[in-house]
Amino acid sequence: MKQYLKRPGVWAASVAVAATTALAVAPLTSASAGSTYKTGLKVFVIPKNLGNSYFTTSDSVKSGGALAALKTLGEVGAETSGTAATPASQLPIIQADISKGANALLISATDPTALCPTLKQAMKKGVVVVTYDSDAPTCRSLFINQASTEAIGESEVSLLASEIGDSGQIAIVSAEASATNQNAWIGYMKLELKKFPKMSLATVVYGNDDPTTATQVTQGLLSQYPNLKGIISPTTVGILAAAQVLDTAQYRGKIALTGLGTPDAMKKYVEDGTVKAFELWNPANLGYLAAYAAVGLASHAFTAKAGASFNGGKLGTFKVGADKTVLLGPPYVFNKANINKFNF
Ligand code: RAM
Repeated sequence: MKQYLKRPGVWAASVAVAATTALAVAPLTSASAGSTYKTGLKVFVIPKNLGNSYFTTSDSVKSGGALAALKTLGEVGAETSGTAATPASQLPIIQADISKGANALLISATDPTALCPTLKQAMKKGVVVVTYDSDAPTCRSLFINQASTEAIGESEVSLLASEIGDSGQIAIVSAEASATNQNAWIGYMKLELKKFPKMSLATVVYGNDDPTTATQVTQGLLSQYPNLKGIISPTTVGILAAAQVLDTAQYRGKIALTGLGTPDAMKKYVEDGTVKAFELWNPANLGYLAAYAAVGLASHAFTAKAGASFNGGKLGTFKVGADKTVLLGPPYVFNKANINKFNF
């Protein structure tokens, strides 16, 4: 396993900070870089969908996410989105936010291009568009990426491979077929799978980040592929639904499951042996950093070009990398030994 998966100490500390002290961050003084950030900006935080606990953590004041950062900076922040993780559901909300006089939009894109005509128009009027979690590369100023896309794809496959002895038929339970992040991770999973000639990818199914759909597509996999050895679900909604389906004497310990999940939701399944290990980053830190970046850009405190750096509040200073992307940090592996240390 690669080095980027082995940094529990550093990361555990940052999780604790995010969970407990985001609101206690001291007001920015004139000596801090944040003093160049304007106050009173209208910033809308637009997750893929509402009611998805991953985004509740990345966005809320309570968890120390995007809205907590906006509050600390003295902005007017609100979380808005549709109920389905689709462009059709997200678009009217984005349009409404623009009409309400948004200075900046923070968006997890449900599609790489479908939102672009609207976002490009807004950018022309001076609205700052920052994507976080899932990108729309041609119509934003900056993307805050949770972890290296390649690292996520590769590590998901190698985690599963180690659980099934590098051999057998596997499947992927993704979210929306249009989601930029899901497709990018799956692309790297397919590349990594080439290193495991005895493993084969039977199919990719889509649960749309909807618990009912994710449950149904997982059940469908089990009946359609009786020899299935493992499932990767790189979505917090999908992996939870899949764990619930596999948590029976018939499947527990027989079909391996890994993916991207939240520790709170997955604890039960790790403890009862349905899931051995899965990954994630700190969603609250992702939202927090994206909010700082959006406010920094809207304040003209930095420009979105490679090499530029900006103040990320309690997370420190961050540098803009290639493709106007900022990397939050490495993904983290949760298992029975560490899962109780986390509460999000
Ligand atoms: C779901 C969403 C989100 C993804 C996480 C891991 O909540 O699909 O975009 O980043 O899972």
